[in-house]
Amino acid sequence: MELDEVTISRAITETFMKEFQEAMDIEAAIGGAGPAGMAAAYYLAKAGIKTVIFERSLRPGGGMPGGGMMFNTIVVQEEARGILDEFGVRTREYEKGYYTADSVEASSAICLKAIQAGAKIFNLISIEDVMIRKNDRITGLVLNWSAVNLAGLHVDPLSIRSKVVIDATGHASEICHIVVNKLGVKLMTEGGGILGERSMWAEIAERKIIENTREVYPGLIVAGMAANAVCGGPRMGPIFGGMLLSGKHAAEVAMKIIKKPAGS
Ligand code: 48F
Repeated sequence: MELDEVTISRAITETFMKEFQEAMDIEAAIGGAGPAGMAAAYYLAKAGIKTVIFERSLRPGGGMPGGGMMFNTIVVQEEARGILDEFGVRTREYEKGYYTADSVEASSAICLKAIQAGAKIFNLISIEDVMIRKNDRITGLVLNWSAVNLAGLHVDPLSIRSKVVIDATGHASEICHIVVNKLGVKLMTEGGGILGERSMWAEIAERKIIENTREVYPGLIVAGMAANAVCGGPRMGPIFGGMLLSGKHAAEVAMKIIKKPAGS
């Protein structure tokens, strides 16, 4: 059989268009394919929730493949090791309660499992705004090609509708910043604003991240480092258990919202 370049091109564009259109009316839209966003996507998709991640970069993984200061190993604590086991990631006990894993293996495995569970990841797409109704609920996301944003081109975006949005954009907590800046509303945080992340304190940060993973505005959940950045928690550096546990918890919070009867 002779290979035809145009057939290859049609196969790619037609498949992409079909999948992108399917992503326009979904149950869970996640901003950011870091460890928290991808873990959330895995648990949501596994529960049969129509889930899509939009990721600005070329490659998924966020801060995980970089390990600690480019030493590409991560550490997880006892509480999160089961999650890495579930993703098939090999861990090694370094000292009692401290487990190491290859950061590239870990981020690849979480990504693969999330996709195989049924989640879709669109890379190279940036979230530049949210969609609202009556200024009291987030109903979707406004997207553009990352290349358009990087080039500073004046090109209008497209929108997708979702029952819940998860801000898993990491330290920058970009979706929450958009909501506060453009809607001028108060979040369900102390004082109603974005409290900002505090300096490194791994023990407290890893504990706080779970309680900080919650709905901060109707239809909007924060997960991962965005949860601590929005709710005023410290950073934790290259220990990743909190990110995985936060992603799992965000999925549970999202499922409760999605399954709530309309109008209640
Ligand atoms: O930063 P990131 O890995 O967030 P996370 O899942 O994990 C945090 C850790 O990596 C690390 C840490 C661990 O202890 O503190 O920092 O909370 O992944 C966030 C992803 O969101 C993407 C960004 O490219 C990254 O891959 N992102 C950020 N803003 C946008 C976005 C946006 N506006 N649209 C789409 N993607």
